Amino acid sequence: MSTASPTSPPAIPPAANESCWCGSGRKYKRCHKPLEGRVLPGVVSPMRTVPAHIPRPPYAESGEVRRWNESAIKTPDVISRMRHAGKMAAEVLRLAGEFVKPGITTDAIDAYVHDLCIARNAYPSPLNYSGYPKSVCTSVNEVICHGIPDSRVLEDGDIINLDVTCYINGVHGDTNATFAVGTISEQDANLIRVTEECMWRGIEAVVPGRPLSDIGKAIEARAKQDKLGVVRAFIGHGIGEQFHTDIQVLHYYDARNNTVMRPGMTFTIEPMITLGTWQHRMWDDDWTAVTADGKRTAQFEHTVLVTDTGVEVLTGGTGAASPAAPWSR
Ligand code: EYF
Ligand code: CO
Ligand code: CO
Repeated sequence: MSTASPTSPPAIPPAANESCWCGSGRKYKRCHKPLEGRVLPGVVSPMRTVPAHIPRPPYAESGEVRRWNESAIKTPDVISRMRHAGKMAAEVLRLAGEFVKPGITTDAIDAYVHDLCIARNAYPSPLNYSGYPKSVCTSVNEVICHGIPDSRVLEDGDIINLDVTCYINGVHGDTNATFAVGTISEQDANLIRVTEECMWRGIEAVVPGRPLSDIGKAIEARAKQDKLGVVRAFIGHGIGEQFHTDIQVLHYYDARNNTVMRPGMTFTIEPMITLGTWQHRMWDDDWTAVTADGKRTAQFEHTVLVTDTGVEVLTGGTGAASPAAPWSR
């Protein structure tokens, strides 16, 4: 007879006031019941390799990210290369989204994205960025961002955000979208719809001469209409020859986010919207951010260029998971 405590829940859980199945001696309602339905970490497979002929960013070998001073205003040559990287990231994201279905693991999505990048002669930017172990972020249900692909199997009714960044010709293109796994609830479908709309409201607020805070103001106002939360801890960022540069794009209103948008600037807009609180917690892996209340969250992201008259979406257009604002399609 084994005396070890069980590590996984029984098929029929205890009543709320009964002792927890785990052997802690606490009531079930005060122990594992609050974790029911939550995403659990799975097994992470070994880091994938990138063939030697693929040009790689400076952090690829060591995992160490060393920032250098990169101009916020890009040259026509950098912009042209970023258009190419953005288009590629958009295509990889759309294909990865089409691959999503119940029964596959997030690790299988990682292998798929990794191979799609390599087939295009691109390096998957997340791989070994600050030591991140995978080629794509897969954030399921209450996971806000930076979910690490692992052995967890996607279930019918899950929602999943895929965050794809491609490094090609010396520049990065960064985009993400949230996808339904099989049939999802009307509440989750609305969360995904409104989050995509929040991103586009933010993109429409990109106007040369205006402060970056206009973007967060527009996003927050749209989220508020549906009483949804706006995550504050993770923000949009400048991008170019480096994955992340100094520009910070808040997704909520803060008058201090007062850098003026200038033609030639490139940055991401990537709001994370929740069904409940905006506050987050970190898993013990120190990568995975989840909502503090366990409620679901969605995210969309585009890389944008400030133009003389407005904005160009470098990861948008035909072939993108979110090709244009829903109201202009
Ligand atoms: C050191 C990482 C580092 N960080 C940002 C590294 O901008 C992004 N998505 O839109 C983005 C994507 C990735 C990323 C993938 C890996 N990292 C993650 C979490 C914590 C951290 O701290
Ligand atoms: Co991203
Ligand atoms: Co980003």
